[in-house]
Amino acid sequence: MALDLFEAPDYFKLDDLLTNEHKLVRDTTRNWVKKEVSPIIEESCQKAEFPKHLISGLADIGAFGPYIPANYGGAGLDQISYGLIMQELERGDSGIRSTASVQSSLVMYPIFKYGSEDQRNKYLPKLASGDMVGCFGLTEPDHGSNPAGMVTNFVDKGDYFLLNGSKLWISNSPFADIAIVWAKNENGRIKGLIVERGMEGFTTPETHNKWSLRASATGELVFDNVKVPKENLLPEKDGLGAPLGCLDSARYGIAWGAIGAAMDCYDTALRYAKERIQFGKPIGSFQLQQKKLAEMITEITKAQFITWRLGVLRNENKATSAQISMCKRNNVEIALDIARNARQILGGMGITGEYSIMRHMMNLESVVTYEGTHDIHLLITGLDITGLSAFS
Ligand code: TGC
Ligand code: FAD
Repeated sequence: MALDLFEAPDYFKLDDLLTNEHKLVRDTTRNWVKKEVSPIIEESCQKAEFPKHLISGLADIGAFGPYIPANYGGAGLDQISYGLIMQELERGDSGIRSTASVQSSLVMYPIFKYGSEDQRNKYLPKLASGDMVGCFGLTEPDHGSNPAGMVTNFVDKGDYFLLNGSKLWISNSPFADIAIVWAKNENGRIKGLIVERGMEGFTTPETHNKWSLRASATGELVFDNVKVPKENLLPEKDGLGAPLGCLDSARYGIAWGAIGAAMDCYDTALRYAKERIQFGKPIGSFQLQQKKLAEMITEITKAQFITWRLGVLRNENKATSAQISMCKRNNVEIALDIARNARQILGGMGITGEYSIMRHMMNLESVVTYEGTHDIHLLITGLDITGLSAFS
């Protein structure tokens, strides 16, 4: 990739609403991405390899469990700092943000919120330091948008639980040390289990040939009569609301992350439009290109403000799941749209790995699907405003 010249757009001075701590956290992550991610990410994507060597650096900048209290190894930051970290990581690459979101919101969060004190002490410090990496198994081959229909199940065998079933499309599964697995008990109630690599009957085959999120490892979780110790059950919450509660936190992070990808595409296209000469003039002087750029900065600015406001509401424990859902859907949609238009501004150069735009565009095709598809989020808003469920 060409030299990382990124300058963040801030058209309505959102910086004035951030605290010094927010800016410090954001700038630390931004500088780390410029130094560690930008120089290697294109090659990782071309080779379809997750750059595992970044794990310790992610831990050092506090990207694993930013809002988990310090006594469990987390950074003890607020929700806006968490969001800004996700924004800056996804500015680098959605796959790197994915790894941090899964570790923070889908592995550390359920252990922190629904786990026992022993489980918190056993796993959280190692997850925060990157000595242990986790993944989150909700989706199944026949149950994606409708996780309530899951068939993965466990039976109480007295000394242990016997787990059977499989999960598909699981970020980080090929190398994760532990998996938070959602499965039904004999009564059909959904519960969370901590499954550890090395347990007999537990395998994690990798999913190959992805055109999207190529710098993130994706795979399956297969459980063939796995004996899970009873102390690995998350005791404090059950039902579908338990995994969906984790998704609230992860979807919030994605809302910020998508802004990062959009900002990078806009910034790249703006710089290119000012430098590229056709018909004796910079292409940025043509009205059609200015329209694209003007619409991009407008959408980025709107996304920045709803997302900042959502962060304030989350800090006050007032944000609703439906607000988070709207923000995730909107921001990923505008980011994809911006990536597509930015790609056009670069003409043929836009399809090359010299620039980040095509990589962002391909990544965002996963982001618009995982953590609830665009359609599912429209229906969540529909339910919230009408009181009528399209699902049942
Ligand atoms: P429904 O009847 O609406 O709800 C069941 C129970 O859950 C509660 N609930 C929530 N709780 C917390 N947060 C939320 N967002 C919640 N939404 C619902 C609800 O109150 C109820 O509780 P209770 O006590 O009454 O039982 O459930 P439903 O079966 O009708 O489904 C609703 C629907 C479709 C919105 C839900 O299933 C859904 O969101 N589907 C999308 C599935 C999804 O997002 N999967 C993501 C998998 S993980 C992933 O993609 C990780 S990618 C990671 C990366 O690499 O970054
Ligand atoms: P389906 O549910 O089969 O949907 C197919 C299409 O039908 C979609 O367009 C959808 O919007 C539409 N549709 C479905 N139901 C309705 C409806 N009621 N009304 C209108 N349209 C509908 N999952 C995990 O558990 N953990 C992970 O770490 C994880 N990581 C992922 C990483 C990647 C790269 C990808 C691509 C996915 C990942 N997922 C993960 C899975 C992801 O959450 C699912 O792909 C997603 O929830 C959609 O499920 P599905 O792919 O089965 O699509």
